[in-house]
Amino acid sequence: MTLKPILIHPDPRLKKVCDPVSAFGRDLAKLADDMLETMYDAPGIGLAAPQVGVMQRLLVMDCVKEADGTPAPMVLVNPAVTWKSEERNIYEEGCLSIPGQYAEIERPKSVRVSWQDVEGKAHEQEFDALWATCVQHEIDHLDGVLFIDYLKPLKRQMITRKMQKLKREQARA
Ligand code: K1U
Ligand code: ZN
Repeated sequence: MTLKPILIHPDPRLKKVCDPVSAFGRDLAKLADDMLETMYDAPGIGLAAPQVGVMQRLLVMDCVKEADGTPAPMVLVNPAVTWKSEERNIYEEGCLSIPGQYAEIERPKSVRVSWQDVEGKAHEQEFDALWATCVQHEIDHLDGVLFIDYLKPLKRQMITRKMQKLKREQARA
């Protein structure tokens, strides 16, 4: 397996709508494995393909946060929200593409999502609480939306400036 570099905001690839996956098979399975390894290494609870520069509708997640918990890796290809709860939930979100920045974001508390696995088989399941927040955050990535897009313009601008500074420092190092 291979660790993939994670793109840091601002990057034009993080603002694009990704293409549906049409080729299933070994290459897709390898990409999913690499993304899971990259997510666990970061560490994070989710990762979407555009964050590693792949402009396809694929995400991975594992919201088991306890160090001694049983891992529950999930790979969702071509995910789509088919139902959202009226009830909403506020969670302090982070993003591996916006390191060190967190903000409270309100989203539906539960969602039903359909997707395909790496072999193309169809699935549908309801997600709740942190899993629901995470799957919505990751699907947003596939549509070029970042959690900071839900913030007031001034706050978003402040975070973007911090990330530009971080990228300049990283480039110099
Ligand atoms: O998509 C990403 O950038 C990953 C992101 C997912 C996410 C976090 C919080 C709410 C919604 C979606 C992260 O994983 S940020 C890191 C993080 O949350 C975490 C890291 C280590 C342990 C526990 C959580
Ligand atoms: Zn993110």
